[in-house]
Amino acid sequence: PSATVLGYPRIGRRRELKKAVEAYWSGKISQAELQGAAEAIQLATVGRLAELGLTGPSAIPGTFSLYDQVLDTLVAVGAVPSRFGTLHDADGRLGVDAYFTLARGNAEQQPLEMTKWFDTNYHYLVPEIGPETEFSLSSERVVEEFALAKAHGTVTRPYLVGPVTFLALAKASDGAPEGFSPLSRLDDILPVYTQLLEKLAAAGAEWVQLDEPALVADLATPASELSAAVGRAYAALTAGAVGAQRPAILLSAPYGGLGEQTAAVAASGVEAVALDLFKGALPSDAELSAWAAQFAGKTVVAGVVDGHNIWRNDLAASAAKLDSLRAAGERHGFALAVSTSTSTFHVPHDVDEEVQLDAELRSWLAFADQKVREVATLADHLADPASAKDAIEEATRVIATRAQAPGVRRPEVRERTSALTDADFSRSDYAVRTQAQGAVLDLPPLPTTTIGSFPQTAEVRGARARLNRGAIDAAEYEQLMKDEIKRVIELQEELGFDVLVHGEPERNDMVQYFAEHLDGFDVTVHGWVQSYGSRCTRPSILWGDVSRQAGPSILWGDASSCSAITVPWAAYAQSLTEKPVKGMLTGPVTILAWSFVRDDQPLAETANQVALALRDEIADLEAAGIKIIQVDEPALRELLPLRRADQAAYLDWSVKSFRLATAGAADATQVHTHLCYSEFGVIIDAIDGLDADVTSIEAARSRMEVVNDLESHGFGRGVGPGVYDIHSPRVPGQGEIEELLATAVEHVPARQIWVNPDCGLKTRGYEETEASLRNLVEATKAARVGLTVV
Ligand code: THG
Ligand code: ZN
Repeated sequence: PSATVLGYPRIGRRRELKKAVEAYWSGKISQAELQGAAEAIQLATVGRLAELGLTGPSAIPGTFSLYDQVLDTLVAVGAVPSRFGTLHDADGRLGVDAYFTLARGNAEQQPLEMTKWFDTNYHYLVPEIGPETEFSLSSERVVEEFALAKAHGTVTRPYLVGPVTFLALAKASDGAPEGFSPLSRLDDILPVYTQLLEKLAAAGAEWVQLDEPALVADLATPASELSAAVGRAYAALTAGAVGAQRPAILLSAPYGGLGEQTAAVAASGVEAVALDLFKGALPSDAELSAWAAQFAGKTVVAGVVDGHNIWRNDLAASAAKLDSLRAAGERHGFALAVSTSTSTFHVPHDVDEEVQLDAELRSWLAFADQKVREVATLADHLADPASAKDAIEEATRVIATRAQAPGVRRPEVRERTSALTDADFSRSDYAVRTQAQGAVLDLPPLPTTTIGSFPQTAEVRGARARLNRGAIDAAEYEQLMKDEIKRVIELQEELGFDVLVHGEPERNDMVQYFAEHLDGFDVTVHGWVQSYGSRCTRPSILWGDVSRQAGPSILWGDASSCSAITVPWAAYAQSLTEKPVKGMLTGPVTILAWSFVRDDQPLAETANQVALALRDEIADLEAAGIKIIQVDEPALRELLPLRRADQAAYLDWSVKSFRLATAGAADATQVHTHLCYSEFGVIIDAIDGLDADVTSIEAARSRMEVVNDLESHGFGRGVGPGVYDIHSPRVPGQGEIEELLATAVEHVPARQIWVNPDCGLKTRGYEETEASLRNLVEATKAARVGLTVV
């Protein structure tokens, strides 16, 4: 392949896949109709990619998936965890329903766990592998998808997660002995891959893409073990003759540099290697020769166009990288092809859909379709520099105008960040703060609260849709939201909560809401990207210097004279009750993590700008009488770099940006934060470093494991481990919550414990929410009896 991409969005330009899959789950369409919708998306993708310039042999990747690429590979090799019993049919096949059972669980079994795919916002399903796992070829979907495109005239390049990455990302099954490593099953899984490669070759596949991103990350598996696994795996997979027994193999290594795995990959017998030359640096001229010699005889697929962010590529810089690679290739005997650095499924389909965006901003952007064209242009450059000259110069010109455009660099924002001193990042000692807060708040032991959102009813969503359509005006919308806030406050009063929330009915998404109220951001209409399964988000675009919008708030018309984002809602809620209402903000790191962030300055600088805007908001919340302010950082763990060597620098700036946002709060203002997703052990120092007065943490799914981490690390401030799992409609019993609280107070002093559910009430209905919260409050009352709080 001379021009290719490592993958393409599969959700569909109008989220056709999401709609079809969800319709199938709810029984509205048949399996045949689902299959028809899936085939239509696949064929549309093939047609589109060819139209955009991927016309070479096997240039189009077969990266469609009904739900998740790791799950696709799992069913292909038949690795169903034994806890699911028999999901195979009589012919030894795993069909569509078995596939969705693994993804979504059933009455007896939890679904496979979901976790983040490298440093992206995509979540994959985690295989569970033990000594008992049986591997057998159980789904030929990848062959069928190939055959479909071929029948329509295109030889695509089928995709599988490679065996090393598949096992390296797996967790040990429940029944596995202590210390068991899934990678120890490598030799057992390889024959199934070999069999599948044979089937693909027989169907006419010339190339297959085996994705091995595990090689760019520092995972639990030691680097030397990974290298050895690469050697063993690819010796086995390349043993057969190309054409007769297998397709040629493209090993892809997206999301970073191969680092010390370079030698193992280069020594493997694969025909082509796709390198991320956007994140992973191209070796210096001095090192290039030695590096290039390793790839002699292969094709190097140079990932010079970022697949993961949305900025127009600096084609001149990419062309220069390609020129030096080509020269090295000619000296050392490797061929060169051009690609994106990663799959483009991390970005939306097409910038041209966003007609509402300012034309100049649009010219700075490249979504998946634009990236395909960039790759094609760069391949043209390699073939004949004159043919690509105009396009390359155009990119250079646009990037230069972006640097100069109004709003990209605003002196008043930059003066504030450059004037920061250490004092701006610190509050008084915690002892001083607790005393001041105690005097104001007067909370009982084991105070109860919720994380922030309450169920978003059809009425609330409908009101927002009507506002956007112009069917109701801002005043009417505001009244509907106030009605909802009043209901939520009254419910919490009735249930007996100590610290109330307003319920966030006005927020579509906890990041997009802020993006819509800050300068420096824009939002998209069709820019959906898959988060997991059928679920998508629409990341905002952070393109300029960030501050709160100047002038009166667009909220609540003239009633407010400041540029507040959240103050009117919080103040209204507080006016309805004597109990403290928490002000609710999303923290700087999470705002960055869940947006597409400018690439023209360090993330730390951008994070500080966002932090200062939040700091201003906190000051206004305090002025409006809000005594507790929660700044959520659920994504703190998410941006952690893949290489250990880079992690300390990240944790330093990310923690600082949170502190900058919150350190302006008065001693008497209680600052809370909330963090999601497990593996707190890794970042517990950072959590401590946030210096929040109270930290609530997702914990119910791990049965409070986090309290062990807190105990062994030592944690002196308030902490609220989630006592029930929001992700399921099940109502937890009072006794169950009492047990969890008992566990918590065994490990952490009772005076530090807060009682709250996990996050995400927004996605639940009122019926189960009310029942669950009632049990939470009753369990807390029971737990307080006889409790000595010192
Ligand atoms: N907001 C944003 N990014 C996120 C999350 C978020 N990334 C990580 C995490 N949360 C991902 N989790 C989810 C959970 C639910 C949904 C998406 C991501 C979801 N999406 C709706 C859907 O696809 O139907 C669409 C939501 C909408 O209409 O806005 O349910 O919370 N930015
Ligand atoms: Zn959470």
